Amino acid sequence: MSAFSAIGIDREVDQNEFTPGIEPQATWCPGCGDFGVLKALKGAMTELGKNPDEVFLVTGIGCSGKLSSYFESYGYHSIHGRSLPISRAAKLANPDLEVVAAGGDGDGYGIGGNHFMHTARENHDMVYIVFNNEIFGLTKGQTSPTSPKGHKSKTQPHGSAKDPIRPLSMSLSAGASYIARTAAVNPRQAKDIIVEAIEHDGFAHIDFLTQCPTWNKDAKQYVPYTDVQDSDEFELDVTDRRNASEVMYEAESRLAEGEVLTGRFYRDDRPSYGQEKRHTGEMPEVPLAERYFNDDYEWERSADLMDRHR
Ligand SMILES: Cc1ncc(C[n+]2csc(CCOP(=O)(O)OP(=O)(O)O)c2C)c(N)n1
Ligand code: SF4
Ligand SMILES: [Mg+2]
Repeated sequence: MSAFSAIGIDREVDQNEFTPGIEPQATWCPGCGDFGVLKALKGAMTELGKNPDEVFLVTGIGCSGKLSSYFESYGYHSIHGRSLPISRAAKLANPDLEVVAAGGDGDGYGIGGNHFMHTARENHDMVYIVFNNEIFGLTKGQTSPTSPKGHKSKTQPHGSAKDPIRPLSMSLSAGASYIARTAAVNPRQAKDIIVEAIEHDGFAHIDFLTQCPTWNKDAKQYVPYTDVQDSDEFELDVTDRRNASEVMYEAESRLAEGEVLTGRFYRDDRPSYGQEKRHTGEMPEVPLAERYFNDDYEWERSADLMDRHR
């Protein structure tokens, strides 16, 4: 339990606790895959027995960025492509916080690509969920870094001439220590993968396929999917980098052809950035956040907030 806990005692956590007390009406379109991420995230936090006040959810800009408005926890709806540096700072200031960063494919693989690469390389202990709908959703369907070659949109009316990036391979070569792909159409697997990612000590990247029925009507709906762990075709040892790289490449190539492969692709247990810093004695004994933490004030504020939400 973190120093910031408003509750102060261990207890069963109910999934509804991750729904804001004054529940905003979600403005996602009917059938949007983003609902699947929200559901899976709530399920994962409940399964792990986390209190909402132990979690810090940082989002980027896009339809995906609205996640922090519909999920009850500490939250920060940041700017386009910048969820990761904010998450890193928060984790270093308060290592007890469960930090989850989330945003779109344009946000994370485009404008925020540089932060993605270095946060993976440095192995910061957090979960990064990328809502991959293969377009810019919020700004009305422009081509994104994951749009397939030939994809037609308002910005590429004759079809994109560019090859899409390979998010899993990129993540592996950058240095992420947990890499998985799941899909909104597969909520059980999605929840299990988020649980594993949270439990993992290091940078856990989830490429989360989210259908956009409004602006990406041509896209496959990510069904049927094959879980690489269940498939007889792949004998994947997720700790074997070369093996993982081959299966990732296959999954990325097949997605472009309309076949969806999901599951866990890679895991290594090297120390996270925070662990390395503790080892070299560079992390303060009292975390920065706690040095300026006024217990009495926080209790009063939390009680007040809970009253207002009741
Ligand atoms: C610096 C900056 N550039 C551009 C924009 C405009 N903008 C807002 S959302 C967005 C793209 C969102 O696409 P994605 O990250 O894939 O999220 P989605 O809406 O698909 O979930 C863009 C280009 C912005 N808000 N800030
Ligand atoms: S525009 Fe697409 S991504 Fe955005 S809320 Fe609607 S369906 Fe979802
Ligand atoms: Mg997108």
